[in-house]
Amino acid sequence: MMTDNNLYTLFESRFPADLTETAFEGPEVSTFTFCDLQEKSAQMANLLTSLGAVTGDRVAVQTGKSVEAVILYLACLRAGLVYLPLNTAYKAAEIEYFLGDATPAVVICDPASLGAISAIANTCGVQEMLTLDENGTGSLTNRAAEQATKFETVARAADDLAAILYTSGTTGRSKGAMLTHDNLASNARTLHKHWGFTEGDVLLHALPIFHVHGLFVALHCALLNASKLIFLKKFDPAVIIANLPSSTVFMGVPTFYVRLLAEDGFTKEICQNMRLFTAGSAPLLEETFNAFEERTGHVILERYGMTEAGMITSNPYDGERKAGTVGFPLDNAVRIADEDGNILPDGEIGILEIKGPNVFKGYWQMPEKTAAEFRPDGYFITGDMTRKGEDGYYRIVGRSKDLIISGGYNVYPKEIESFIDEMPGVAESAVVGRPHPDFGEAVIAFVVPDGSVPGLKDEDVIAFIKEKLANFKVPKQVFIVDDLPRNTMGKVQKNQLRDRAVADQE
Ligand code: MCA
Ligand code: AMP
Repeated sequence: MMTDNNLYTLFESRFPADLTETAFEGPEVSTFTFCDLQEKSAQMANLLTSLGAVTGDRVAVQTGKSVEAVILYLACLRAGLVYLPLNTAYKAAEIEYFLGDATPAVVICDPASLGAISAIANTCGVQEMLTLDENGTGSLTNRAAEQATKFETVARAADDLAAILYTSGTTGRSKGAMLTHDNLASNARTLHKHWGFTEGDVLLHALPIFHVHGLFVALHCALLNASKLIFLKKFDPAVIIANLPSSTVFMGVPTFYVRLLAEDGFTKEICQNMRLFTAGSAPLLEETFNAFEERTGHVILERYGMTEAGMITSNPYDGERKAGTVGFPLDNAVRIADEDGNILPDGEIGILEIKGPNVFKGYWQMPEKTAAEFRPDGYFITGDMTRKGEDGYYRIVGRSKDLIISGGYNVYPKEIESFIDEMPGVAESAVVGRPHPDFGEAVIAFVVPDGSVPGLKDEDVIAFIKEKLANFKVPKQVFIVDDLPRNTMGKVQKNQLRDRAVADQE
């Protein structure tokens, strides 16, 4: 018989003996016990399979944050279905691409977007549509309530897919990163151990649950520890402050910490019960790291990861946590190489390459793109410019990929540029990142008109993008310019544009 590597089976094996213990609670959610997780995920798994979804089918989900959405994720694991979460900010054009590419059997969305998404789903061969709103109500939970509360979790091999998470690409088209049950389980075990999870831990959860950070890093640590989660709908500094005294662990993107520090009510006393604050998804500024320690006495543990591999390096739990570094490799091999794959000596800046059980299986239906991002010996090329210091700590010093990270969300300039270039009246465009006090980096666009639309203005470009793309991709500022600076090879000089955007701000 096949050993069962289903990630849900691992979680369940860690559930407390007393299943009536609280798993999820929060100011805006009902309380759920571990027994609820077990029974309600069984009901949803029964519903999905009764609708005809079979092992390996994708289930695409775009819904607000609720405990029911977490239970849906568990149900998909149990039924051997592949969970495909989508950022709630994505608009119709973006959803159309994901559904067309992943061809899910079932789509679950907010009732308010049912009309628009059904129209898309109909053209993508989707068999069933269900709804779930941010309060956890909708046809999914209504129909699941009629199902049996027992479900035999489907055995999975380590290499079977558990989830597909789309990550934008430098070519402008998103790629679906295929994550297996073992990718997720191995990383969860690593983090649980490395970050010293222990009995009595309570995790304060304020991250969105459609990306690796909130869905896997935070949830999995808590589930492996049978910890209670204080589950917040969104990040609101006042609500965080109110709940920190009854929590022990908090995970956030750097913007969370910048915003907390802006609150007078965020004090040492509020953080007294806390054991651990972690940061990642974007670089944490040294000034934020220092201000946080000064204010609270806690040293933020910065770690580094990516959708394709979960968490890759981490500052130590017990040793010194150093500002501006991402610590040491977790349970994966790492090396730093040049563009051609030649391994560089310690101290030199190169691209981080990684290999380990956490590294994904490849991009969904893109064998060539997958092959291009792996070395022949199996190392994955992260695209992050890295240096290993004499102290052994790793520092992410830049990116070889043209990528902007705004408030923890990745924005690929190419995608925005291609979109702006289609706008009537536009000849060409270039998108760059500019430092931003709240989001870390802000999206800035330079647009060259073609003269066919007289008087094209910055706000016209912003309105055009706002209508079709997720809000975090909308440029915070647009410059209308006569031309773009190019080098002798004809390549746009983005550094010059960045300098100009910064100078304008100053
Ligand atoms: C919201 N806005 C943004 C962003 N978020 N603009 C730029 N970047 C953003 N990230 C804009 C909206 O367009 C809107 O603009 C205005 O801010 C208010 O929107 P609202 O939704 O109310 O914003 P918010 O609730 O204040 O959201 C900010 C946030 C959120 C809480 C920082 O962006 C967030 O939760 N970020 C976390 C992302 C995350 O989880 N990343 C992990 C990826 P307007 O008013 O003009 O319409 S996983 C990962 O990266 C790897 C694996 C890793 O290492 O973890
Ligand atoms: P994504 O795969 O979309 O979640 O984004 C992953 C990318 O976020 C990585 O390739 C890095 O460029 C960046 N990233 C994540 N954590 C950190 C960190 N602590 N410091 C710097 N960059 C980070």
